[in-house]
Amino acid sequence: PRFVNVAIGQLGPIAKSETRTAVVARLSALMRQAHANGCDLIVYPELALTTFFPRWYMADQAEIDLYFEREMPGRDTQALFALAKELRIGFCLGYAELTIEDGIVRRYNTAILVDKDARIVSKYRKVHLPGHAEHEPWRKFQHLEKRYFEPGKSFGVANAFGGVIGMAICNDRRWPETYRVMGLQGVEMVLIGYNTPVHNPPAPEHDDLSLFHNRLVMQSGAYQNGTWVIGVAKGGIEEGIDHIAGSCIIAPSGEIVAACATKGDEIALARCDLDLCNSYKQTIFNFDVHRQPQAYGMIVER
Ligand code: CDT
Repeated sequence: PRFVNVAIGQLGPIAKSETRTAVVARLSALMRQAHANGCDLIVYPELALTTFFPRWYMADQAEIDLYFEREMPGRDTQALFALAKELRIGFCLGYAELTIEDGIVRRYNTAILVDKDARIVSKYRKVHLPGHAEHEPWRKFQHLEKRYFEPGKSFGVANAFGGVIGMAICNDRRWPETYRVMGLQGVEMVLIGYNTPVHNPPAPEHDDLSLFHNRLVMQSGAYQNGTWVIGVAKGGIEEGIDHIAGSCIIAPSGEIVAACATKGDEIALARCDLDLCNSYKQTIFNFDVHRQPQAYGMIVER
């Protein structure tokens, strides 16, 4: 067996007024709990340093940019890296990234994987940005990810924690291609943070199914690719809007082996044997033997 002891680092709501320092203190408290329980890795949600700001329309770029990190680690996040190094625990953290590429400012919805030496070993930029780009006043709240971020370009994997680790962010988890592109690279554990409002203004008839859909997509992604999936929420009522929690750890069988019980700051743990992926990858989902890519062309042609 190749065990990775993983902690979900679920967060409850982050108020708009909450400082980065206060949030990092919450993340650090969860990290200490994970370490006290023998964990190698703690996974935090999407945009884990601030409130979920795409719910508001903002026209002033300077105001928008207050939610972004220009450095990682930066002044406020340095303490989390220092604690990880002291405790020798890895982490996965979602944040809004502002970077300059060839003189052009780029903004991404990003997650990083940090090893036990507090080194960033991989970075992922969200590919599937949901919502809309313009103000839609009829909505009770906005979902302006298409306005505030550019899409990332690929789903990579990294050799880390003794296995092949990938990342995805929130809406990515609903798309089978997310898992399959990493499955084709031999992924053994996919780390997914999310912020999911219970209410989806364009389709309120889905609201009662939001926790079902959360499990449905992550459990099928795990099974169909023979991989562990770690799903981590920022849940609860944030700035008046209810978000699902439902954080869970899913085995390559598709079974949930650990789950949070609240909608607040909480860890949940599992001892994940990466070798449990093998029987799925070598039998029913042996891609080399059984896939029929010549029949799948339409997926990328349109
Ligand atoms: N953060 C994020 O991607 N949330 C979306 C909300 C639904 S689409 C407006 C999700 O897929 O959970």
